[in-house]
Amino acid sequence: MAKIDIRADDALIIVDVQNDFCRGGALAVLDADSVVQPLNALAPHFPVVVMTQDWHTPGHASFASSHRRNPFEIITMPYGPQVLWPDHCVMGTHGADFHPALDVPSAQMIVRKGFHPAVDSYSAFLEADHATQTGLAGYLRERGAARIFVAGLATDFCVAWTALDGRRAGFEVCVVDDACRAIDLDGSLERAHRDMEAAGVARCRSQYLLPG
Ligand code: VGL
Ligand code: ZN
Repeated sequence: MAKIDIRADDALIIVDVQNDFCRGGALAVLDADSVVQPLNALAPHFPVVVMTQDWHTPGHASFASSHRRNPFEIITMPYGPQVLWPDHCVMGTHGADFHPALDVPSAQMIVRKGFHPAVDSYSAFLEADHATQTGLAGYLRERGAARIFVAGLATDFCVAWTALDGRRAGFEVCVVDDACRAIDLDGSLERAHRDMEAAGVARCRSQYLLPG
């Protein structure tokens, strides 16, 4: 694989590197903490850096506890199927804070998502109702970004949905594989990779973006 030159119209989107998705968290993703080092290394090289933060109301509609159901069951919401999750990333709690070792002082924008009580939002662009915009597409366009590199947690949910909606919004998109980890629920990782490939989302590794 060849080096990829980072350009003035590139943006890095760091997805949901929060305590609840990391070791000991309420919805811990296997080996999640390993994304921190590559993300810390990548961020200083990007002219535009955005971090996203899953940010739910207490009793959020994506929580199994709100429906007296078990985590990882699937229910039908007005906007479509919804995986039910353990309570996680409740706004203002420690679980919603960024991983303590995530060291990205150059991040310029934090996009919070999933704060409408009745609607989930895996994507950093569009809520699960497929209609409500977060404002990220407009922000990136106004900052002059044309190509986005997406990484973080979890590959098969928030990273994939962000990458797919980024394509739909007209951005060139590349997922940085080694800076992502997956939940992998019933084949969701393989499905996410298939969907991303079909949509024209590229894949790369951080070593090809870093100098040296
Ligand atoms: C996520 C499940 C629920 C994610 C967020 O960040 O991938 N997954 N909320
Ligand atoms: Zn969530």
